[in-house]
Amino acid sequence: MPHDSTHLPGNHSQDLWKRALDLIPGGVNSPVRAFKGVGGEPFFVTKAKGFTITDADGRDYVDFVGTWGPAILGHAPDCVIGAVREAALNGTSFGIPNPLEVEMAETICRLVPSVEKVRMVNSGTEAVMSCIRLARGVTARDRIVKFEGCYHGHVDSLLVKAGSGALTLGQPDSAGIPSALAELTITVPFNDIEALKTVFREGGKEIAAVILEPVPANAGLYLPKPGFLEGVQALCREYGALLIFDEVMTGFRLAPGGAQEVFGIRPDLTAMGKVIGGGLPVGAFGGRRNLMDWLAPLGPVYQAGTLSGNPLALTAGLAQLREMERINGWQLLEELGMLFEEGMRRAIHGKEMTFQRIGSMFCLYFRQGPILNLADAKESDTTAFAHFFHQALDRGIYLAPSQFEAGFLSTAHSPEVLEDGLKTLTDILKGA
Ligand code: KE4
Repeated sequence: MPHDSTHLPGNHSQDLWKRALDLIPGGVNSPVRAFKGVGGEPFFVTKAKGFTITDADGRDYVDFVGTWGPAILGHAPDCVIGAVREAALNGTSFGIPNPLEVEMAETICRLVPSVEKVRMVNSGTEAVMSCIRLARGVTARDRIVKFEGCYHGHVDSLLVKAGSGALTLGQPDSAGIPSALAELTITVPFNDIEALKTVFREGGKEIAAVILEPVPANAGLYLPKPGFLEGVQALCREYGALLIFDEVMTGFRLAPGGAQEVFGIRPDLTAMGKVIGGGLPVGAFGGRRNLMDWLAPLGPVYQAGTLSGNPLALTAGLAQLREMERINGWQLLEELGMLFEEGMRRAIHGKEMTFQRIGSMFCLYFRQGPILNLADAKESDTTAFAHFFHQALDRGIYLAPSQFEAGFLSTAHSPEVLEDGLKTLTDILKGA
């Protein structure tokens, strides 16, 4: 019988929170979990299965966050748990090449149009950090262009006007980043191709790369205007800068080949993560052979990781990808996304709100749309969002605890579950 300590005294969320605050900065191991964007105290989860998460007080919630993207099949899918349980019997880490690294590389290169070679790492941050260093090494240039509100993990060069937790906490420019480094990062508004043209005209020959979330999902969720991604790519090509797609969240979710498959763009480098780890720590970055071969031990750009290519993480990720292909999960996610969108649009009809979605990723903004960039997103009524979040939570629905995050559906969110959720959310919004 597995040890179940969740219901012993001192193990309920309130007691856990007190203990966590004493020993973990802000009580959390990642700032977005602290409920700073919505107020109140976070709850602690002890288990999760399918669309359900269960807190330390035994309460169930329908989860619309899915651990920020990895749980594309819902939590703890049998195919992943069974495979990891089996693989663990063979060891948890070798620090020596293992066959799963070859299988994962073959799978990623087969699914992602622009990736000819790939290297595994242990987080999305590591994947992005490695892309930045590689781009600077290959081009022998220092400047990086990013877009306001895009979040690319806690990479020093990119915690400049960043989204996600940095934006939620009102600190888009982190302390601790040397100004000499931050000055090498140029930021422009997303969807503003003229602003990008000006940046390139003024200093294009110094720009190593432009990095973006092809679908920004760290200031809520908004989409590229028609032609914008093509325009960014054309400017990169004109000035010899590399185009980096950060597909840590969109990769393997919006389509088998991610946003680059949906929009028909082949970036030079791609950062990946989340879905390909099946919930275990993983990241990956890849691109053209003639770029990836600049990496050690072949080339002069150093990059390494003790647990990179970890057999358990790759087992989980491969099991998840295999199942998505078996059930054509992407088609199912689009059908579920459409059902959810239709219901949400009915719920907010005539209200000062906007619902934006692509595939299984969505955001409900508390302001009229369309939302096309960070400035638009920041006009949202975050107080009204916080009130909505807690009303939903009280009724057993867990949404992302910030207006500046996206929501995620999984293949486990059946039409019945979505209809129930929509009924509850519609009821709440009646009073909004
Ligand atoms: P990680 O280092 O957290 O694995 O990935 C960083 C990252 C990189 N790129 C994009 C587009 C991302 O969205 C992320 C991380 N996503 C956030 C959710 N907005 C993770 C949640 C958290 O920070 O706890």
